[in-house]
Amino acid sequence: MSEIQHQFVKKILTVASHGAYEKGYGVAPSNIALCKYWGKRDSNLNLPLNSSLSISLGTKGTRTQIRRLPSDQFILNGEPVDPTTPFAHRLSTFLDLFREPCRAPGFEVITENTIPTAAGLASSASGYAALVLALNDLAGWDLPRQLLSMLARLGSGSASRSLFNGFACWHRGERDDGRDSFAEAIDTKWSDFRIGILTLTDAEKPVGSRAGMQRTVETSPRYADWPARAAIDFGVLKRAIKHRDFETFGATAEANALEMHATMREAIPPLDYFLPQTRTQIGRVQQLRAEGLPVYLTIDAGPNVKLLFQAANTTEVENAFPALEIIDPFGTSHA
Ligand code: 2P0
Repeated sequence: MSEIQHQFVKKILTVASHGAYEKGYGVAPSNIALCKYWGKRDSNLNLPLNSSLSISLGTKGTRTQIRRLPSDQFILNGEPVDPTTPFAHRLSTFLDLFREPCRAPGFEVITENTIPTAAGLASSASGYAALVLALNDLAGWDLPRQLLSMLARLGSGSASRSLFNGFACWHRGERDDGRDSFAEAIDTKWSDFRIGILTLTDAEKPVGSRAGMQRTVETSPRYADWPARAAIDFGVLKRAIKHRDFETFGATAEANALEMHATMREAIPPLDYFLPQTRTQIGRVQQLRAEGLPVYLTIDAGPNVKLLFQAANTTEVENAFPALEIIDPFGTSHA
């Protein structure tokens, strides 16, 4: 991790309390962006080119326990992690930022995903959010969520939004030092909003989203219009959530996702995360809508499709997509 990142963490921790506990715990939900984060203006501090807005997945996410050790040791879903893997390397590098403030030469990190990895959602977002919560607990920092979201952002941009339940927005910020680029909760509970996960494949994607967004920013002529377009979608989605205007909400989220994929397909070389089945399912959703069923979709940097609908239409949506995993993001128990 760079000196700039160390300085950033140091500044955030100036307002931290100090306790030293033997273990720390953190739990965070996965999130799905409805206005996508796609493109960075600073890859060192993970500062985005556009604000983004997401819905957290309630009980689906990551649980993490952490304690100090002489050297790093990671356990993921009950299995020790090979320290030579990119996963372990990225985690260790992130933890480098916290060894001194936590007085820990190494960390034992025991982490469990409460969402099947096959859905492509057990991502870095809930992982880094849960880790930052666990560090906050271990060191007794007692930091507000807004500051924790900025620490999680250093691990993975989308992790900044996983510090919150329900809808969250991550403000791009304007400052070069990254101190105004944080996420916060949107205070609207939309109890009959549902998400359906259509898992088409659990194969690992050929190009990770980090490399994918960089390639898009650097080479896609279509990307030039993305930040302004995303800013408009962000505002429309916020208003639609406030007024629980489902049609505007769904249409805007779907168009935003499809535009993000359009920017990638014009990258050099082109980046296409869709499988033939992805296109088939997009066609089915749009056909159902033409027949009067209010169902919309969003797709992240992968081939799997996520449906957006309301509780009243659950039966029709389930009949059309029998393999669907349905998530109630505002259900009573959270991760
Ligand atoms: C999002 N994605 O808003 C967008 C939509 C993928 C497509 O955030 O480099 O893993 O760690 O900041 O957060 C995935 O990107 O990227 C992502 P880094 P991250 O959810």
